[in-house]
Amino acid sequence: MLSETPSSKKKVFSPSMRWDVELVHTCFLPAQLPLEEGLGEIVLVGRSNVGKSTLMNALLKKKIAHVSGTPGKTRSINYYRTSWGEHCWHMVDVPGYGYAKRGGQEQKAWRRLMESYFCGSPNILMVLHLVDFRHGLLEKDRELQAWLRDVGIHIQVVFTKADKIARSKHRHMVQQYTKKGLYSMDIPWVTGAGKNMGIAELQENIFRFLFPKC
Ligand SMILES: Nc1nc2c(ncn2[C@@H]2O[C@H](COP(=O)(O)OP(=O)(O)OP(=O)(O)O)[C@@H](O)[C@H]2O)c(=O)[nH]1
Ligand SMILES: [Mg+2]
Repeated sequence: MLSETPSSKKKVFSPSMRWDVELVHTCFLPAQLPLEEGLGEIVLVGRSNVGKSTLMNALLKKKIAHVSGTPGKTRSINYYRTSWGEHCWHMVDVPGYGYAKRGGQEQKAWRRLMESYFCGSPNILMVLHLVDFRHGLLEKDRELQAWLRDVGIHIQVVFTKADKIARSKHRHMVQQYTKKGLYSMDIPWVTGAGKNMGIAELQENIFRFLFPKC
């Protein structure tokens, strides 16, 4: 699933690592999904406007995903082929949910695309479930978590927009949200892409998850 080609000069993890990245697939329809490709996938999901594309850009250190203040910006599943030295994987950005202005037909098309992807891809290694730190998990987030668990996918909660909240409150808020119940492999990770908060840690966590022996 993950590609590791032998190399005499092995790179060693560094917190300031810059990953090489290229957009390789943009899928609007289930038939366009490259389900047979073998690279492992880290997927960013969450409500519209929660900051998926922003976090993707922060992680990849490149303005490659389109960001907008208007919800519903990302309408396709976008695969970014990401590599660092001999290590290679896909980062995947998907359209958000909970955007009320989407029409009935569009909602149906969105659901079909997401179900085809999450039920059909054998390469998903971890879903980063992005949740706005100011609001915590809302009903649609809980529905998504229950559904992903049924499908049998690893979930890690990542809070976004934490730069909008005083740092002194973060710990207590994470505890409160956790007490209310959430599914996450590890304690939730806190980020604020606006101020590059928690990005290096998130990058390291992803890398260590993918390549524990590095
Ligand atoms: N301050 C701050 N603003 C953020 C952060 N993340 C996203 N934003 C802002 O939130 C808005 C939405 O960001 P996007 O990254 O486009 O959100 P998205 O989840 O990809 O949205 P869709 O593609 O519509 O599903 C933009 O105006 C971003 O600048 C963050 O961590 N901190
Ligand atoms: Mg987006």
